[in-house]
Amino acid sequence: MSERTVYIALGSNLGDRRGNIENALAALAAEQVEIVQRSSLYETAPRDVLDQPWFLNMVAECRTRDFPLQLLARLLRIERELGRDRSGASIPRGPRKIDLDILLFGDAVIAMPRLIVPHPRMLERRFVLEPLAEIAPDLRHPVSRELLASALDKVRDQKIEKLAED
Ligand code: PH2
Ligand code: MG
Ligand code: MG
Repeated sequence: MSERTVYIALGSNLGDRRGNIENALAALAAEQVEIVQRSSLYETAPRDVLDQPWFLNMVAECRTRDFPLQLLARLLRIERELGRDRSGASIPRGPRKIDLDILLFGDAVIAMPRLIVPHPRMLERRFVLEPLAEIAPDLRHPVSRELLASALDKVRDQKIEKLAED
């Protein structure tokens, strides 16, 4: 398959959050997932499970020859290698060392039991939309065609803060 542009959301709220995110980016880059662009890091209030530490989140624009399920398997393996606990003891949408989610895979629309693209919750999440709009302000949702940057207006009440570059 030819190369496709994919947007990946990265998040961490356990351990060395920044280190976990940097390690995940390095692991991707070492495995033929080229990092084309990365957003700033954002400190973000937890969603869904509210009683958990704040997250660091960011979005990366990547180029890959992977098929969608190949990329998913790669992300899950990298999460595991970086110490992500997916045992029965872990809380769904709860604290994690690293989370790697496929947001967009080119313009593909995928609805499989294990993989839904575009990410089904991306339009409700400022911690996704804000870093995404930072690096790709003209991007549209492949289904609704809505400008993703406009979807941001509906989630401004969610607390997030862009971190200064260092
Ligand atoms: N991920 C979740 C649930 N809640 N909240 C924030 N702020 N950032 C996340 O990455 C996040 C979340 C499940 O993946
Ligand atoms: Mg997630
Ligand atoms: Mg995930």
